[in-house]
Amino acid sequence: MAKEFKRYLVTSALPYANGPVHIGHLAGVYIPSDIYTRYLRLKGCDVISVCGSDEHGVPITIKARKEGVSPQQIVDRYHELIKKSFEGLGMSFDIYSRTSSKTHAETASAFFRKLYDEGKFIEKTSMQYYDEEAQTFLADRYIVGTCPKCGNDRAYGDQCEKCGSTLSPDELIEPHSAVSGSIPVKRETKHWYLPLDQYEGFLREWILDGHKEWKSNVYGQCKSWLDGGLQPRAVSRDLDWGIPVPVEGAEGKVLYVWFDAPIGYISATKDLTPDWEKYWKSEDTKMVHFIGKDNIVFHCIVFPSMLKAHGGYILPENVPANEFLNLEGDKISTSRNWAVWLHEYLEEFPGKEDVLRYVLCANAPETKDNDFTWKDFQARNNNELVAVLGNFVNRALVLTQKYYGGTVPACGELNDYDRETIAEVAAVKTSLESNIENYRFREALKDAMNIARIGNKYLADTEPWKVIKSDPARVETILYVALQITANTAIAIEPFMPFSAAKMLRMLAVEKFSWESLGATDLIPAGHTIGTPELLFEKIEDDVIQRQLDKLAATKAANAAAEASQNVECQKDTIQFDDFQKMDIRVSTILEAEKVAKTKKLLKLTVDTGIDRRVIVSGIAEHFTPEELVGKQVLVLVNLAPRELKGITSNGMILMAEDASGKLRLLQPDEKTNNGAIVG
Ligand code: B3M
Ligand code: ZN
Repeated sequence: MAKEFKRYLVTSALPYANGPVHIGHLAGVYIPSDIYTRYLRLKGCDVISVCGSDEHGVPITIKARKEGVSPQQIVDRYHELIKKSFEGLGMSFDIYSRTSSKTHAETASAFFRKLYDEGKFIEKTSMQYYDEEAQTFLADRYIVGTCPKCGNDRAYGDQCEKCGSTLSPDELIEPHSAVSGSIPVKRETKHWYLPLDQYEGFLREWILDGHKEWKSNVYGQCKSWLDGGLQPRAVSRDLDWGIPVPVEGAEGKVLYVWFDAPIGYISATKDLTPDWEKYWKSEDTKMVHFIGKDNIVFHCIVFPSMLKAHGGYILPENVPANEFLNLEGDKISTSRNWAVWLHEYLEEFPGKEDVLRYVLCANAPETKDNDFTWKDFQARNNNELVAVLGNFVNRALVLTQKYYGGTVPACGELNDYDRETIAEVAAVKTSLESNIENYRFREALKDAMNIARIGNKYLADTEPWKVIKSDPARVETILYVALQITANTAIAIEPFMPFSAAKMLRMLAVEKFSWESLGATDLIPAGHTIGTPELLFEKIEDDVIQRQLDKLAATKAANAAAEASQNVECQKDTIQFDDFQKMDIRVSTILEAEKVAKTKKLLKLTVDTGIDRRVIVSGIAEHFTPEELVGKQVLVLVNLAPRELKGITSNGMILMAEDASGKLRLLQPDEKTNNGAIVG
């Protein structure tokens, strides 16, 4: 029997205030969280939803260093941007707080101090990486190197963004400082550790025995962490940005960001309500953490161990973490600007907030990574929102305007088909509620949309626009039923698409419907006058999508150029002008080209150098086909000593450029030039 709860505490992962929010964050965390919270509110539950900016941690200090500003300036900028863009998308947190707040500093310090005073930490001195140039210890993202798990050469000291592995600096291969680039040394330093290994028994019982109902991706990750053996985890860092460790002799040390951030949920609740303890300390509260998969260990292993060590707090009832969303087949990346940024979307698609909410819910990576494409965004808008939901609502309202001046007609005798349709709509509620309550939001969205699909089919099958001539009384019943289905649609879509639900209420001229009334067929009484019908959604044309694809293509090109400039070979030893003078380079034309038998790389070229026609063998067969070379003008080093290659004498060398990706490029005169022209 499912436990009854008196209230709900919904937390959403605190976004780092070192950049904007993107669609991966929304699909992974914030849209599911908002659907769940809105649903509970609609049902009249006592629910609070807390979130806020995560303003400490090395990513912020690195960005501040890069920009030559203070970390506070970074977090102030992005806290405002994130908060405003969440509001723009209808994220209905009860509070959006921040971990640089005074309440948070007090709460996190007191939390640490209690564990310290009760001897819950291990105090340990160890050798840690230190950058002698920058004179700073290298914690977390201050140190980079090669990931031992996947070979990514830009892995961080705490995490590999490519494979998602949690790492420690000592695991990195060829570690170097992200601050100065230098090779770090080891230096002794003292930190406090939470002995996670001592909580293994509690965690096994609480999760593996007590929460078998958790999503398999979450349960599985917890199990592998526990089976892998938990180690004591440092909860302090040598940094000058963060919450100072509240212990004598801890100058220059701050709380580790993953110790302080989850406590941010508590401090946000304190700022929200004086009744905060009712939510955090009563077993009648159901706490649910909405996070992405890379935060599972912190929310299922570390934070619960902290709460257990502190005592007096409840533990999360569920942590329905989503997997990752990719973009056009590539991992979303803040550093590579490979993302659809929420604030840019809101600027470029005004009035289409619900389209993004809809698509990101319909495509949510609930059990496996998924992909966002602009083509799919356009297709779902045009084929589902416009063609089904929008079309049904518009026809029901416009026909009511047209035939009855906007007054809801009386319902006559229902026939079997009417009753069947009404029963089908009523049946949606059970499935819709079960799917939301079990965090299956993609399925729940399908249920909500199913009501519109049923309504659309009902109108298509009953064809009131045809029947109106022969049986006007029948049409009154049809439109009465269609309007009740419209009202049910407005209720069911509210958690997912609140802007459209509100617009539908305006068009129906109804203040609100209760969630409990979902499934009823007397929601809008005969005689009620509806408002003016408007289009709920509009088609998105190809050119709009193409603009977004062009934007991403430009980003890809910029990244490739940046990548190339990062991989430039260093300059060779200096030569004298006379050395250069010895080389005789001529503009030439390739007359013939063919593959050299039994080789993968070689082409045999016949070249007109202006001096003569000669054969040159070139290792470019993997970059160019013979066909595409014939007729091309190229630069040839003609006075290179002849060489024998696979029995062919090669006289000279075609000059090429190799870019960062290893692709070879021909060097050609910018316009047709006579063969033999001297290059100097
Ligand atoms: N700031 C977000 C992330 O890892 C992290 C969440 C904290 S929730 C307490 O992307
Ligand atoms: Zn990796």
